[in-house]
Amino acid sequence: MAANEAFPGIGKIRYEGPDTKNMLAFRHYDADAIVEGLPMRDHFRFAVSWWHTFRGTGSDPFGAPTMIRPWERGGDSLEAALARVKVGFEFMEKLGVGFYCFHDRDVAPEGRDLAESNRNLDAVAAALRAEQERSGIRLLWGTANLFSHPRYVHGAATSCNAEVFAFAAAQVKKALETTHALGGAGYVFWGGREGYQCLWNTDMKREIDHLARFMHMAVEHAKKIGFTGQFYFEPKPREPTKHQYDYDCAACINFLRAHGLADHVKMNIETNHATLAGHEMQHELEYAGMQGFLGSIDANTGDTLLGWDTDQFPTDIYLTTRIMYTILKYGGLAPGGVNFDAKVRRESFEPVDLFHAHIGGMDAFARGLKIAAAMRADGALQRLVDERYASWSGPLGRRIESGSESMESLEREMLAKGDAAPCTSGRQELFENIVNTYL
Ligand code: XUL
Ligand code: CO
Repeated sequence: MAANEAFPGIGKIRYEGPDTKNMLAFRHYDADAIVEGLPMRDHFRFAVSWWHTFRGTGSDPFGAPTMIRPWERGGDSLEAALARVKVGFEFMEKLGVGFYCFHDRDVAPEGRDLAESNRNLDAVAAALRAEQERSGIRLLWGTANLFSHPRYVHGAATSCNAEVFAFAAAQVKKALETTHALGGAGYVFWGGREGYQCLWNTDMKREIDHLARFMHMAVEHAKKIGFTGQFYFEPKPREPTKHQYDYDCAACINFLRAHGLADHVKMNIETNHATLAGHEMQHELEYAGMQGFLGSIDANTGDTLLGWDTDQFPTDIYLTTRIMYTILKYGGLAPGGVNFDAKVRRESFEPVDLFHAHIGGMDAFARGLKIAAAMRADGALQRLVDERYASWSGPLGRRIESGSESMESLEREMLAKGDAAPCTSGRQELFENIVNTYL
């Protein structure tokens, strides 16, 4: 054990199978195991989020930081940021994840002005690049924090202040260039404060048009610098603003189509955000997947008894089964992946808790994958769905779907028949029982 380790006493986390008693081991996540022709590692492309895992302090609106992080020397200095890079890569190597994600301001401190902020980011990016090359760990996506600094009080791309838009554009330009220099596979836009608190003081049309102009500028700049990674838009209905313009997949996809961005941007879908929008995660995945917008996921969960974005680690096998069933259905995530946009609880303040949290999340996803693949291989569920829609595979259904029928021709057919054939049972409980047979 090296004397300068951040996580002394914790070695490489290994797959030991379901019967192991070792809680610092995987029971189900076996990176090399093949499922539907692909190793588990490539199904998931698991990523650690820099902001929660290495910058989370445990503070909440009612209380001070709680996290014990012996390597932190306090403050947001460049030295601290560089030291954290070593810690981050030690953690990710021991955990065995292949990717990480960051906001510019998580990895490097904001300077006194834009030029100093950019120099800070360059210095940390050089250290990140060195650690990437040494370890083989890669950047799944980068993004810019356009919400923490007071200048973004009214939003960034949707600010009422044109200079704030300009500053945000400069910040994203730099974040994109940094993501590109680090070989990032993608770049995420999350609304931050792109929404409103009060409609009386808001010009909604102008703000949404500005958001579109902003994204077009990013797409144009990516082209200019040769960044071919995937852009993602991350839906979230509210928090911090009352209403965010990226409310859910339906709102985001409509926005992208209406503004000519549909060929450039896919969805980064987060479980707890789906919940806040009043949707199941599976709904959001299905809605995006059926239209070719499924990009990447931010894996976490909320708490049904708390109405905000608690960003908890996902441990519910039923949830991960539904997620993986839908992801397999739409052909997987790559070049996206499964980013744990999740934080240990404020009460789980020791460094080892970071391992328990990620191991649990990865194992929950591995089980979800195995169960979903078994359901698909068996096909019983799909056969029942096909049966339910069997009339659409019959002559009338095929004629309607192919566009060869009109209201007049259908009226003739129904006048002759008198009434539609009786419906069959939806058998919801049977469907749910069948799913449970695989768990
Ligand atoms: C906020 C959130 C962000 C995005 C990236 O709720 O999910 O961390 O994932 O900006
Ligand atoms: Co997120």
